[in-house]
Amino acid sequence: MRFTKAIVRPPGPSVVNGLTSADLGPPDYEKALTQHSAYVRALRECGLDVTVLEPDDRHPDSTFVEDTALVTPPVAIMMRPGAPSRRGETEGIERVLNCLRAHVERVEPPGTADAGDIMMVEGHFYIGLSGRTNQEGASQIIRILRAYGLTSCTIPLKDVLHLKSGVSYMERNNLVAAGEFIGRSEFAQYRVIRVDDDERYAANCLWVNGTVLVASGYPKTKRAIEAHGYKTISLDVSEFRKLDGGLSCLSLRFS
Ligand code: CIR
Repeated sequence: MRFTKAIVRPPGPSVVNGLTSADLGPPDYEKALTQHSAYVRALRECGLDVTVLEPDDRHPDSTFVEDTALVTPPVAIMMRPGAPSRRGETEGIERVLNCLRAHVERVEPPGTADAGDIMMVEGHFYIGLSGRTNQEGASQIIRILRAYGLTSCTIPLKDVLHLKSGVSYMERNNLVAAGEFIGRSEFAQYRVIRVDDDERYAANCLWVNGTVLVASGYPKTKRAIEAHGYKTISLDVSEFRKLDGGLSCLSLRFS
């Protein structure tokens, strides 16, 4: 599938208070802004029409727009973020998506879901059951997708925050996977590009129209992806890593 559009939201100064389990200290706001601009440039280089929203400083994690919605060709589904401090992030995104999709559905309480837990593979959706996405949230998403002719299944997570923290689909049947996702029976049909344990963070890479955005500083993973025939763009996302976020989390991509 080719993407044509992306939505991003630069961080506001409150990003220093974002949620994290990493022990890396708070991000540097100015540096985060610079890294975010380079990310937007890379998406544009990959041919995307990028909508840059105003920062939402009431929500420290609002730069991680990927978590707020799942956008498919027939329907957008607004998530109900698992972290209470992130619930208000969906409002502004829903306003934007209402102009782009005829159908916008919503995950309702007691369901919770972050779309960082949803990986699309050729019209099929893997939904991670995580600390953020509960079974009820996943079941609602599965029902909505089915109503629009789309298939999906759940995949329980052990160690990672979100499904896509550890696994990324590269199209052409290639999957970049780290840790708990290596050797998983659910992914047996894919060719797995393995990420070594010392480069785990690099498993969150992003395929955009044939080019793969990779976090800088993980040379083995970059080489492995290139060896499978992809052009890569390396981006420094150190400030987002401090908040457990990465390349996919920073945008919503769709056609
Ligand atoms: C959070 O804990 O929700 C944010 N600090 C990081 C979200 C990362 N998003 C993603 O992996 N899709």
